[in-house]
Amino acid sequence: MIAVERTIDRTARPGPALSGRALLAPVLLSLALLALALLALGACGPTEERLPLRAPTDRPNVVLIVTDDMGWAEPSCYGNEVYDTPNIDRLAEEGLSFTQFYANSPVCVPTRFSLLSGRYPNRDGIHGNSGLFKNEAADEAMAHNLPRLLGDAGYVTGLVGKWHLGFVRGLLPNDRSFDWFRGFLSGNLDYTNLRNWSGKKDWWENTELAPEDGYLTHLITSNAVKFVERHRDEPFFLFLSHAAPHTPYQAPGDAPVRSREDGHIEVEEMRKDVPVAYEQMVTEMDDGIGEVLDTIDRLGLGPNTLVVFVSDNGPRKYGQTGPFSGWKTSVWEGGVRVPCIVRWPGQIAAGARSEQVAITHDLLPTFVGAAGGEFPADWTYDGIDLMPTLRGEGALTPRTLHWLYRTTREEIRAGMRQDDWKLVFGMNRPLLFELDSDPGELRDVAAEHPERVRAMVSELSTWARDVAAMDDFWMQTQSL
Ligand SMILES: [Ca+2]
Repeated sequence: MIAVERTIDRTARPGPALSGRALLAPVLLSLALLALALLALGACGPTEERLPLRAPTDRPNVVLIVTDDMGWAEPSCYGNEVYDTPNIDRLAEEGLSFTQFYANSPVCVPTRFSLLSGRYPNRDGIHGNSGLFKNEAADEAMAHNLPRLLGDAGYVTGLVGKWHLGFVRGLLPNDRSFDWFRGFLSGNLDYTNLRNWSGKKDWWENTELAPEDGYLTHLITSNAVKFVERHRDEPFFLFLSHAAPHTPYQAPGDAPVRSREDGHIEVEEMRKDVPVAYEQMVTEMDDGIGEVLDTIDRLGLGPNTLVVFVSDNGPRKYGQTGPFSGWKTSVWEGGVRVPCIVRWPGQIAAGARSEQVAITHDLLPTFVGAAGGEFPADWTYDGIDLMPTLRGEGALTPRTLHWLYRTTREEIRAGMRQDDWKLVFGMNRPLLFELDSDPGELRDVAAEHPERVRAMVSELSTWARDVAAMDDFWMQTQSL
């Protein structure tokens, strides 16, 4: 069983769990709302400050902010001691921070697929950064995805920024139930001239190329702000999908690194001072998050808007992973444990923190539940509704989580978390770590717990065969 409210020392910065001051916040908020209501009755204030038309808990808007390759310890509220992220910190001060939130994969595509499908990516044949094309299982999963369920519940759905779940007709955001798309289809973009890795322009509105001038992060922010303003009077779901701090490392004003139209990259030079560029990129993104929060609050939408901040996987070497080992592409904690903060004033205590183990595919049932949406009866979702956790209700839910990542070289990187135990396949054998006392996965205790190792390997390999259809991994484990 997971220990209740167990803390890892180095995770202490997200703030106190449910402090007295935090518990007062809903009361203060209610008083503030009452005051606003009285003001509205007495005089016609500026239209920008009018009260929301809906009650705070009636189908909240959902703003899902996803960063690309941002490490667990990069927000300053999670321990970044190099630079500050005041707007992400503001979310933590006004909401709940998860200390044990995981990405479904150590790379982009599978995590983003799970985000929308609410399922393990392996269930639908997505084991790495490919596998979407001519994949009927994936098509079926996307027919039951998050924007579809929220759309059916009466939401207008928009994606601003990175897609990376298919480049051809049939796989585009509008084909996957988003009402509106303004962003790029590739895994990453030149921040200055909006060209993808092969040098092609990649900035769209729905299914048409739609050029815009500006620094990529700024464009993502401005289009997100416009979406919120445009849909202020109806329930909306905004997937705000940032490119930063993914490569190429470019800050505002930097020269383009990709410049030809004919499918080849002419110049691919990174800045020599990458740590400085990286900090600038995160700072620009943090500023943009602040602009979106300001817009939500300025329009009076705060009390009925669920805002979630999360990363899609761990960082490359310029990012920060705090106490954890490993980077992007590994199933060590540094590759899959990510920051996640949720704000919903009046519903979630300000400054709260949770040790609940959670994962990307939990967001679908959480959002659809909050929206009062309906789940198809004949379809499997893998996640749990996190709303009781967010409201500070009940004990922690024990979890078993699986990771199976197939690299481009067909190497399978496998991991499993069961309660506080973490199994990682490395050096051609399973390694076991006790995360409670060893979050850095530095001390392999497999030899001390052979029965536990056998049981976990058996469960993971059976899951690989029966759910993920990865018979090769199952075969590998039979000789252990
Ligand atoms: Ca990523």
